[in-house]
Amino acid sequence: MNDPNGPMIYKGIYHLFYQYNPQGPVPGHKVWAHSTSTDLVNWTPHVPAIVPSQEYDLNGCWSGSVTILPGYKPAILYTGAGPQKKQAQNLAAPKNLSDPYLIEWVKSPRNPLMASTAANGINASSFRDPTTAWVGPDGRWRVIIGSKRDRMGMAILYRSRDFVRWTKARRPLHSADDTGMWECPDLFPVSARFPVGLDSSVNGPNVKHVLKVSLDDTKHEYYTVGTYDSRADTYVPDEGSVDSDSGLRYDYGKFYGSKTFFDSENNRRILWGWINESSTVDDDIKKGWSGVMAIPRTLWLDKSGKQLVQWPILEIEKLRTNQVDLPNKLIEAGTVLEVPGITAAQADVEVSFEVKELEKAEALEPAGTNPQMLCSQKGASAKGGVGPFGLLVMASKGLEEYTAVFFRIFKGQNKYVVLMCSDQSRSSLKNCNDKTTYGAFLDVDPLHEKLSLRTLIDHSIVESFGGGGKSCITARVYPVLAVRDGTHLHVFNNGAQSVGVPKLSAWSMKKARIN
Ligand code: DQQ
Repeated sequence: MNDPNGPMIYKGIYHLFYQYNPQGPVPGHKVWAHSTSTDLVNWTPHVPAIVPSQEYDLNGCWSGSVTILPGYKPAILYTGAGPQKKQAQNLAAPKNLSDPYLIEWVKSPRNPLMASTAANGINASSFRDPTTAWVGPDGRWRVIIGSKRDRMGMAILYRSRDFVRWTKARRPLHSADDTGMWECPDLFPVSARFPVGLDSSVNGPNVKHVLKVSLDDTKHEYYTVGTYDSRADTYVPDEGSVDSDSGLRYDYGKFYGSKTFFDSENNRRILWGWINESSTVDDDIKKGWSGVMAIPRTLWLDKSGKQLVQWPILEIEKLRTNQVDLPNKLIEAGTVLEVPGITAAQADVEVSFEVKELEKAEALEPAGTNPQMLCSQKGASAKGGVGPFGLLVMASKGLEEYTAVFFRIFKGQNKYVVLMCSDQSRSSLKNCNDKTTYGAFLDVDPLHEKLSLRTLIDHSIVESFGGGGKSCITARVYPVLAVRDGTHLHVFNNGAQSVGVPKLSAWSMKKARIN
């Protein structure tokens, strides 16, 4: 599987469609696979909702989104890959609205609805992934589609009165130089006052917008927080909120092709993202699958208004069992402490660290502005001043294998800088996997706030949330010793300064029902 497609809640049932190759765990012709759930945790698979059948989608039914139209009618807009991978946007609607699972979908006889022509100048091989549509003040629908012109990435805007006849706007909604193809764009409103979700067409005072793009060149996603003027149809990122490289990411590890939807029954916006493998194709074929969805996350605008906060959906907590609490502890420099009594290969861990003394913090070199590079240079085994401290997850008994998720505090120009890392370099005795280390800065003041970390561990998947979800890092690991009951969990401190652990709770996680 790859990208999540068309997530929605409809009559109390969550739907997730996703890019899927029925022929095997390798890239290939894509269909829209379909699953439903009532709790976002346990899933029931259905037959694929859309499969290639027409000339315009013969080479694959690629990514897209659902919009709920007036009359409570869901509609899919998706990209069809036609001859020579020529891309165009198509509509599909449920055959039978009284079927609660919406199993059958019918393609519109008017397809394709948005296509490249000699007149509109659209690059036919770079025109894909329509968003959920929204309504502007003039009552017309709007949708954006990822594209590029030379190296300029862009979100092409279309408008429609009836959802069938679409007219391309003269200007893209947004574009940025030298970013390459924008895949899977997503534009949505966020409340500047409350940590709740908003329906896609909401705008006005105290509403900001987020534009996210998935960059094909780097396979990283970036988002900006900004203002969407629905009369002029312009999106302007806030000052300091930048497209591309030094910008903000939902996740600083593996996370791509993501998409949000508004959960109208619970007033929250939920983010779905795809985590691909870090293993060889041979290993994927051996195990018979590749690619997973990350645990869905609720997301909202941080109090600062400058970034998003993400947190695993609350429902995931119903898988928790056998809670283990570590009593308030001081972890001396150089300590590794096991957290006993949980199934460490499938666990949920919440821990907070308290640093009273920052004297020993290492100085941050002016060149040290790339967090991933800093984390790679100073992995968990590199002794530091304040930190590295954090968790060793998916660890083997003798620590021959472990994945380290940790913090390190630096003295910056005029403030302390917190670095969050996920270090996979020792994750497996096997050498053929991608063990890249990931890193992010965390916007927390370590002088006045505790540093919290939550990590969800599921065999090969490690999803970490720092500072209550201000920075997130997802990693894939393939240990050979630290498997099932041979897996352990530790807290560690490899700095020169002791750190307090006022709270650590860990849970074994029950199995969910998945496809
Ligand atoms: N994957 C889809 C495309 C999209 C890309 C095809 C992103 O529609 O641009 O499976 O992962």
